[in-house]
Amino acid sequence: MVKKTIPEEEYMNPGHVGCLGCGACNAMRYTLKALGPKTIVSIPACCWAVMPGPFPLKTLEVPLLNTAFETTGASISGIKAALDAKGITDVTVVGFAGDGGTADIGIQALSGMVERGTDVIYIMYDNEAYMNTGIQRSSSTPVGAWTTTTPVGTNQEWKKQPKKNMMEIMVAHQIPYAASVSVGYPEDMIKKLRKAQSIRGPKFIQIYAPCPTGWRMAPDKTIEICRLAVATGAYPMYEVENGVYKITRKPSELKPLMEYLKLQGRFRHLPQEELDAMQIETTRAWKLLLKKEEFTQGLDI
Ligand SMILES: Cc1ncc(C[n+]2csc(CCOP(=O)(O)OP(=O)(O)O)c2C)c(N)n1
Ligand code: SF4
Repeated sequence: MVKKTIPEEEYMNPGHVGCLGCGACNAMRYTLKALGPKTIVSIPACCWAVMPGPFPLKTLEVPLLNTAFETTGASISGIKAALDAKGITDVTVVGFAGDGGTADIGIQALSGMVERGTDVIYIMYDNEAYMNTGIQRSSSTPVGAWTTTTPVGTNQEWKKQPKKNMMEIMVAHQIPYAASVSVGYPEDMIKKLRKAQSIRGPKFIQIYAPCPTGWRMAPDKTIEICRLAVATGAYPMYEVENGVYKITRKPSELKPLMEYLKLQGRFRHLPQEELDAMQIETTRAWKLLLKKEEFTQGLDI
């Protein structure tokens, strides 16, 4: 008998108010499938603060705390401390924040939480901009992208800075476990979330979550874009356990980056020279990741 890797149980009800094709919706759905009903979720200001719907509606079948934009790391530290004080040890505490709430305004609370060694899972769902307030750029927005605060116009002011590498920032904290996952690969996502649940201490999961509204893409292309992100090396899937890297989906040869970019209106304006530079950088980053895996897998640590 083939063992089912995606649980049939649902802890997210139909009727959320997210946009059509929203990757962040699937991110929550699979997260709860992986972690089960004994989970408490803390959500700061972000699209997911709105998606469960207004009172008395509810989308999630687990306890949910809405917290201030910058406080996810601190709020889950507090929840965990309260559970510890009550002697409750079988509940998984999860912070579920956007990339703005993680890589920008929430990075201090996250850093403190990881440094203290708090036994929680911090999830950054990465839709690569501040979507809830109208598509403003974050430090996790990739270079070249249009957003409302990196408008293209005649001045060609697309995002000039590279995407902040949160995985590396977490590795620099000597976190026990960090992983990148994608809603386009639910089995891999569930496996890594369960692994995170089994490890004591802080864990960081970065979920690639396409946003049709902000990325100017067709809502029925979400999964195709997820797969192209991996196939082109634009968004690699890997995990780092106690400093040891493992790439969990490794294309034998990368597809041209353009195959990924051309499905998204946010990159439509880019001239050839910028596209060439982005291709070079993507290949370089991929080669570096391969080297990190090769080097650390060979270490006896
Ligand atoms: C201190 C503070 N500043 C600004 C806001 C306004 N605000 C609410 S949600 C949001 C954007 C959230 O972006 P992100 O964390 O990337 O999540 P997304 O909306 O993309 O899901 C902002 C700026 C706020 N709620 N609190
Ligand atoms: S704006 Fe983007 S992230 Fe927010 S609900 Fe819509 S598709 Fe999802």
